[in-house]
Order: sequence, then structure tokens, then C-alpha cells
Amino acid sequence: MKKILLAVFLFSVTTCFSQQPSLNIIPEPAKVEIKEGIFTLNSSTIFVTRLSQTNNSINFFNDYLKKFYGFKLKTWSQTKTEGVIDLSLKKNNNLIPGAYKLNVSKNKIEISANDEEGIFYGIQTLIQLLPAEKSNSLNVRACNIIDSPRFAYRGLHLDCGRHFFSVNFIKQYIDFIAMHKMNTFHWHLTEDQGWRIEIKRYPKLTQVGACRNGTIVGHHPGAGNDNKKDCGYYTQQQIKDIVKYAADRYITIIPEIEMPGHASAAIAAYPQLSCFPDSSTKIARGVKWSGDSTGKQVQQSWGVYPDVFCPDDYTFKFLENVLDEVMQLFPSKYIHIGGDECPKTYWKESAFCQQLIKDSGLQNEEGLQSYFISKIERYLNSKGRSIIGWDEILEGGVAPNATVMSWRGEQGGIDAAKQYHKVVMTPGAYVYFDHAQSKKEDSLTIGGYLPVETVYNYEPLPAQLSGEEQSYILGAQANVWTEYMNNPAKVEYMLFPRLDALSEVLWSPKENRNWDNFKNRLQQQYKRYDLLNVRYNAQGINKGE
Ligand code: TNX
Repeated sequence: MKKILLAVFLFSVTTCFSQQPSLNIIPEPAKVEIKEGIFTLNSSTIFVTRLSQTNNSINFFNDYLKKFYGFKLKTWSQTKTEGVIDLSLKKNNNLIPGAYKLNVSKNKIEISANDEEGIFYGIQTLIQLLPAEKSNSLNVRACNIIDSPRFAYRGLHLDCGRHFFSVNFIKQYIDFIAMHKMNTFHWHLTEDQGWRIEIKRYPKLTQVGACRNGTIVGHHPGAGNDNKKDCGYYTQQQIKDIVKYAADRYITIIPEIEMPGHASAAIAAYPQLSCFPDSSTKIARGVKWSGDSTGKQVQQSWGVYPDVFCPDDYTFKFLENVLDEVMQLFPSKYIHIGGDECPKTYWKESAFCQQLIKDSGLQNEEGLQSYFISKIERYLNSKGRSIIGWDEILEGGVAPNATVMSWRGEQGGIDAAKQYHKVVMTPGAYVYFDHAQSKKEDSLTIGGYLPVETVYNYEPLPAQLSGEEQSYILGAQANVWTEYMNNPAKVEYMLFPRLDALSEVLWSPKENRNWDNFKNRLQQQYKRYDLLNVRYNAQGINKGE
């Protein structure tokens, strides 16, 4: 009898749990109330608004409807009470842009928001309320949602230096960011293995620096070389188009121009940027090289290389000219100047650098790195921009107004916040989406193990900081380094569902985070990905898999 009772009890608990209604939204909104009834959205539904600030959101929604369901909606400025989506702006006291309210009832859908971003995020939520199957009459569950973002900086990065990705994929990537209510795309554009941005004043950067004569096969140093010429860069026209595409989705693009390290491609194009212009490029031990190996070359394998920018007048003039063109293309307040992994071997060997260290009263080569970054910071500050750099910029003294991206763990971010510098958290152990997602990963990755649950449990505000210090943590970002991702499908597979987890860390109130609930909601998200024809890794959802 006891056993029967237990079985009945378990049955009712599980059915009750599985029937518990959920709107399956990711990231989870601050407040959700599910109501009785259904709104039917079809081609006769009408947008009602008198505001021009809603144009981006309406266009986005219509493009989405057209693409996946085959129809669009008209917009009216008159009042109408049935079969409408009503968009309005209402000021509230939210400090971080993006707060909105979404109310779905039988007759109408209302989105009211603090600002344009909020309307857009309301539309993103509405998209998630649509069925994940193609249909021309879409049932939307009646509900009441009140929502706002937790962090101001919600970022995703993509390394286009190791592998080049097409303009179309970059746009899709921006849509992934928008879908997750994130607002920053950190675009890594220069590397040892390729320079990807057209600079009119220095055409060789793309004529020479955007191509390598081959790529290693397998893990560094590689089992061989594919012996294929690999080229790619974005023209200034394409970049302008992408910047606008992102802005229409309330996403800021922060471009990264790496310095003083990871500069092999620039040096291959303009050898004078090196302290040793006549020395041939060093090839890492064990790397099978394709083509000419003399003179300055674009690297064909991964890792860190000693030939870095020489801190002389030629280099600074070059970088200022490059940054002038970069600033014309990217309106973002922040320009990322890299600063990571800069070996000091060449600076140690260079008589010029040693003299510069003495003349400028610097302690050593770390001091020279700080001198380098500070000089660039002064230049960018004089143009009204601010720098972001990887946490190595703390070594030898951080440039006065710099924002720090903490990647080698959280310590860099903690130190920077204690010195009242702004911080974006990107610690390797939580948000490096190039690490393997599951233990049984059968595709090639850089290594490591970062299951989605670890991302989900990440807390960007370190407990050892005081409340005031924590206010310097702007948010967090995941990094997608592409040494071992040479096609969009692989990038998608590495992103999802980890990006879903990160979006919830960055957007949702901390107290709403619930791993089991998130896992359930992911099932519906996978259906949306199927509709979008996007790859994801559904394995590895349980730690240890
Ligand atoms: C470290 S994160 C790097 C990248 C690599 C990455 C691989 C950072 C600032 N530098 O150059 O691609 O590790 O995980």
C-alpha cells in the first residue's frame, strides 16, 4: 500500500512539475505571470505606434516573421484596440537601458519601454513566445512580463584573425547576440595569422597581412600543413554596413587592434614595425611550414610569437594612422588595444628599446609595455575615446583611464576595480567558449573543459570586492577564439547552449537563476535553433558527460 501511495505521489509530483506552465524564455525575465487566454498573431495583426523610435524593432520583427512564417505586419498610427501590437515609450527609473513591459491578452499585445532598446528587447521576448514551428497563424500565450537587464555590459567576442568569417556570418552572429539581449560585439580583427581590416593608408596590411600560405593541421604544432592559401579581410564599406546592422539591433561593436604583441601579420606587411626588420620570422618548433619561410611571414600556426611592435616613432605614427581610420569606422566609445601575451625577448635584445627604457626612466620591459599602452591611450583619449585592454595592461602600471578585461582568471579584474578602473570580466574558467563543452568532445578544440553548467553558475561580481568596488564591474563577456574553428557551423556548436547560460548570468536577476529550470527551458530553445537552422551541442548538459 505504502508503495502504491508513493507511486501515486511521485506520479502526481512529476506530472504536476512537467505540466507547470512556463514561457520558456531565455534569458529568464525578472517577472513573469502567465494568464488565461491566447492572442492569435497573423497577417492581419497591426502594429500601433506613433513613434519613429520603434522602427528598428518593427523592421526586425517583420524580417523575422517573413523569414520564418512568411508574412509581415502593417503599421498604423491610429488607435485600434483589437488584433494589435501596441508599442509605447514610458520613462521609468531604470539606470541601465533596456527595461520593458510586455502584456499579452486575448485582444492585444502591449510593449512599453523605457527606451528604444527596451522596445527591441520586448520584441525579442515576443519572438520567443511564437511557436518554434512554421505556421501562418501564431498562438501567443497571454502573459504579463516585467523585465530589465542586470548588467550594462553584456558582451560576446569573435576572433576573426585566426580564421576569417564572412560578412553574412558576422551579421548572423550579431543576431545571436541580439537574440540573447546582449549589447556588445568585441570584434578581434588583427592577429599573428591575419590582418582583417582594410586600412586605406597602409594597403599592404590586407594585400600581404590578410593572407597566410597555409594552416597547420590538428593541434599546434600540427601533424602537417594544409598548404592552402588562406585570405580574408573586411573592406571599409563592409564594416560600415556591419556597424549599422549592429546599431539597428542596439549592439555596439568594439574593434580590437592588437598591440604590442600578436602583430606578425602587420609586421609581414610592414617589416619596419619590428625592432629587427631584417630578421626572418621565427617559426615555432615542430610546425610544418607551407611556402617561403624567409623574410617576414604571416604565421601558420597558433600560440605566441616574439616578433612584436617596436616602440619607436615609426610604429606609433603607424598605429595612430591606423586608429584614425578605425575611429572613423567605429563610433564606439571604447577601442580595444589588446595588450596581452607580448613576449619581451626582442625588446630585451634591442639596443633601441634598452636605450628608451633608460631615457624614459622605466624599470624594465614591463615598464616599456606600460609606456606603450599609455602613449596609445593618450592618443585615443585626445580623440574622445577610451581604451580597453586585456589584464596584462596592469603590469608595469595601468594606463590612467583604461578599462580592463580580466581573462587570466578574476584577479586582474579584482585588482583593477580596487584601483577604481572599470572592468569587464572574461575569466577563462567560466567564459572561454573555445574550451570543450563536454568530456566526450570528439571534435578538435583548444582543450580545457567548460560545461554549460559552469557558465550558468558564474557570478561576475567577485565577493571580495566592496559594494563600491563592485560598481566598477560593468559586466562580462564570452570569448570565442577560433584557432580550432574554421567554419560557422563549428562556431555555432561551440556557442550554444553556453551563450544561453551567459545571457542569463548577465541579464536576469541573480535570485531568478535556477539550473534545473534553465535546463527545461533549453529544450524549447533547441527547437528555436532548429527553426533557425543553427547548430548546438545538446550533449554535455550534465556535468561529466
Ligand atoms: C589566450 S585571451 C589569448 C588568445 C588565444 C586564447 C586561446 C587572450 C587575451 N589571449 O590569443 O586565442 O588564449 O584560448
